[in-house]
Amino acid sequence: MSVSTKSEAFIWNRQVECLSRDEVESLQTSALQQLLQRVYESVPLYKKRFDEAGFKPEQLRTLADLKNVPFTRKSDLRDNYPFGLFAIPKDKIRRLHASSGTKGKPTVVGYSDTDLSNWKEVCARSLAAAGARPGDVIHNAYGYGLFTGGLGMHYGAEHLGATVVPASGGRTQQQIMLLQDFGARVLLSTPSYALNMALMIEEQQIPRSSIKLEIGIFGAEPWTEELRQQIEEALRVKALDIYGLSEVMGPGVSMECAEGRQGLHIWEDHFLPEIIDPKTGQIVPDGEEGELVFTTLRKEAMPVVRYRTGDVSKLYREKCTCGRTMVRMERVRARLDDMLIIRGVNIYPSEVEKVLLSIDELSPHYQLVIERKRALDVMEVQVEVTEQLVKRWGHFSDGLVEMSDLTNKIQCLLKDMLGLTAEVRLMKPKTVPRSEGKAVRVIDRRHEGAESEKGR
Ligand code: DLL
Repeated sequence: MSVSTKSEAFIWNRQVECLSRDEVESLQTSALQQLLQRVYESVPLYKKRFDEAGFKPEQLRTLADLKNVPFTRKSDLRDNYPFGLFAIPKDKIRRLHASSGTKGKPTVVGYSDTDLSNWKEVCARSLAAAGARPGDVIHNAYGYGLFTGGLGMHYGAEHLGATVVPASGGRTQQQIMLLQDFGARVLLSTPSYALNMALMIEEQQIPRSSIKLEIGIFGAEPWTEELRQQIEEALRVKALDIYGLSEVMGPGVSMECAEGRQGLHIWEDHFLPEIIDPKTGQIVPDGEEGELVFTTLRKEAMPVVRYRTGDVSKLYREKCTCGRTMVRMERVRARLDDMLIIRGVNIYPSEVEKVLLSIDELSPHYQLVIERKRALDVMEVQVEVTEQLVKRWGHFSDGLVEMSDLTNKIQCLLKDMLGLTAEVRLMKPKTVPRSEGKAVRVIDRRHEGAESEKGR
């Protein structure tokens, strides 16, 4: 950890986080050369792929040569379940995590001692970038268990020198009591769970002065700028975005800084990002949207090479006001595989969220239910109206006329903004299932029988 003077922002590892571009690239090049050699020798899948592509690790001279290296995909992890992509002997694996995914077997990831130590370092960096400080009480409501959110952030927070409350997900009532009694300054959770907590605080008329929260570090699922505003208002915290995925490490791959709040700094000494056109696989220039691809530069147990995340983002290299030089990625707009095609119209759930959150009478609780009716795909947007609206009506069923106007308004906005014709069902407050971790936004019944719920 570096000691910062009064005029400088608090930066956990200034030496690394503020390296010049040349320094970053030289460090990445040598790490990448070693990595490619290592995976070629220790993981049969990489040897096979590199040989098929006619690529030899020693051919990588500069970072630009990475474009000649084959991609890795989630299906490679599934096909080599559970340990086929591990690069070190099994007795050197200190921990396993897994993410359940939407189909079949989970994807399994492993960590060596060094990996765990690097992971807590990038999580501590991320917490510090959000404004957390040694000595803070940090309430960690990411799920503990196979999901990387809980334990990943837990060790990062301890490494920072904070006091961690390992609350995990669920038992919201008790969590609120703990927030009051332990005086946490920082909340870690998914944005949907933060909203769930905020609404319970409001409903139970708990005085906000009894809760000391100032910062919320939210991630693990896509969320919009509109949702950020709602959470900030409801919970009265500064809300910041944290990104990561288990295949690459877990939380702490990138983090929005409190000073800039424009894009998330990727910890480039560990994770080398690229943005590609998902159709052609070609690298797109900085500032253009595409699929995010990562190569882990220092992972020992399960390194990944050009791993296609399926997440849609962009990279910016402009200087950030916080002083960190590490490249920033735009908040993940969506996952490519979350894209819904409804009668030829391509839409992401986050685009529907933007429209719904622009309407005052609606609460941010919604689900999209898709069914096939007489060979046609139909999407029903189920969204709760606000408590205030129902109070004004007296009773939910007394709002019939207004409900019909409101339904029309939502339908028109969805049509105008997204070109989508959708059915809309207004729901009573508290009838859309609440999230305890990652929210389930889409219920796709078109292929009933197959696993169809998106969201993990
Ligand atoms: O969600 C790791 C994590 C935990 C990140 C806690 C942040 C906080 P997985 O379960 O493997 O890992 O899911 C990874 O979640 O590919 C994205 O699609 C999505 N995701 C993660 N963070 C964000 C975010 C964890 N900030 C998948 N914004 C990723 C949007 C996110 N999507």
